[in-house]
Amino acid sequence: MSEKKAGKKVEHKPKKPKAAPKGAAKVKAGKTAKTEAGKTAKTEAGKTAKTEAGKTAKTEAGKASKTGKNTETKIVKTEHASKESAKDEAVQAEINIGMVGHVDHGKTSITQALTGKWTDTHSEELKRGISIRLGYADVIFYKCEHCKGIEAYSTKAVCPICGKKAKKLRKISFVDAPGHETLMTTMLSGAAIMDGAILVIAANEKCPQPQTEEHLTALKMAGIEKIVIAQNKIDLVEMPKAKENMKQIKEFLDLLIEAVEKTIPTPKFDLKKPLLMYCARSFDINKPGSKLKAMQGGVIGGTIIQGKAIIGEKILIRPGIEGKEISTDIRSLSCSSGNLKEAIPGGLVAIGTGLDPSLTQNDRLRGQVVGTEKSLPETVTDLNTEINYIKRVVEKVERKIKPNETVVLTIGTMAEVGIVTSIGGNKAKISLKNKIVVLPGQKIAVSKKAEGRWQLVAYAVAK
Ligand SMILES: Nc1nc2c(ncn2[C@@H]2O[C@H](COP(=O)(O)OP(=O)(O)OP(=O)(O)O)[C@@H](O)[C@H]2O)c(=O)[nH]1
Ligand SMILES: [Mg+2]
Ligand SMILES: [Zn+2]
Repeated sequence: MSEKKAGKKVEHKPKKPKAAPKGAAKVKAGKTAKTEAGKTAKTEAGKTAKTEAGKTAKTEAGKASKTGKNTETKIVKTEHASKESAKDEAVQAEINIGMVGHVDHGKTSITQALTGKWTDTHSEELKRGISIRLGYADVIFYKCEHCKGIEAYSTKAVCPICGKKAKKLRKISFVDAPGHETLMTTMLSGAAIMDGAILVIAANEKCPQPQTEEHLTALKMAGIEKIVIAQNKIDLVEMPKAKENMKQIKEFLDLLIEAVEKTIPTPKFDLKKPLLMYCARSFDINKPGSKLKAMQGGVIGGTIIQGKAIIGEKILIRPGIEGKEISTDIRSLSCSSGNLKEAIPGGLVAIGTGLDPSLTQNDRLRGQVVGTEKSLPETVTDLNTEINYIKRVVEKVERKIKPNETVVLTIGTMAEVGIVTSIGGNKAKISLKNKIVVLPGQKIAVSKKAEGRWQLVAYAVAK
């Protein structure tokens, strides 16, 4: 744990599995299940993972143990994006790929295997051994033109197989979502900034587990079409069990995708329109005790969903704080590898503003929408919505929402509590305590409390 805190990259070498099926971690073309939602890949964390593009990335970084039981640790130098900043000009990631799935199935481990970064950094996460917040890590995928098959893919600029220079494919921002059932609304906010996703499913548990289904439903609701299924932890089961699990995964996918396809259409945002950005986090980048003169303005991190961000431009942040919208200007733009001249949709970016950093510290602006007078709709507190219930495969909870029921709405990256003030058929009026920004046609995730936790039951569209 101390290594993690020191910010070093740690490799926990996976122990040689006793009965690991030979070559099971390799992705074999033709043996993977193809679904409408994407492709299925078998992985063992730290070995291979198929990406949305259908390409395989190999990494040397192994999986990490949150329990600290693994003793075989060594410090490795990974070709992590931030190391590039010194030599290369900053490159914005092209795409955000979500890491989703049931609790403990290995999302953070695979994120680390691919990027070299362990995204669980908060003390509560380390204490409880689960992800609580959204984690972020960037990586560049490379392909060696001298090597064949999956071996050609890596996250190294120099091919680890033949030692020759590899070709840069693209830079990716991973968004690692928490899988715990009580953190569904966090995952839903994350889904708003994902372009594609890896659904991680552990082979040593029956499929589907509740969050396997809920997360996949959330992805489809957010309009995410490109999904790769990664069957993980295959070192823990014998081959026949791994195959049985794969069968369950296929059946589950067919069932759920059919249900989702029938109920959830895909949203589209126009990229030629003026700037809109979902804020996923915000920070104060000043060191404690910084001199006033040297202080830098508040920073907002997120993903642009429409238009461009350009230094010097005026921006508005809605709904703002305490009911008041915030107006500022763009002072700087950056991504994980350094400064940018302008920022576009794709990958995670950060906007340095002229705001008092106390407004942006500790994710205070998470959930806000950044835009301009032209792009941002007025805020609202009362919504007339059309409710679309989502069919479930595993859990048969009562999905219908009732008058006076409390619901949690996830609108983009914002989660807000609302009360159902009236409902008739599929029309519901929902009243919120705080103002929100709803984009035209935007799908609002509706969660209600069932069995002691917030469960995704429907999506609403404001009329
Ligand atoms: N044997 C084995 N253990 C694994 C594998 N992948 C992950 N683990 C272990 O499973 C545990 C959970 O892994 P995480 O990566 O934290 O799982 P997660 O899906 O991110 O969990 P949440 O974010 O809390 O939902 C850790 O102890 C990992 O070391 C694998 O392929 N094989
Ligand atoms: Mg995790
Ligand atoms: Zn090579």
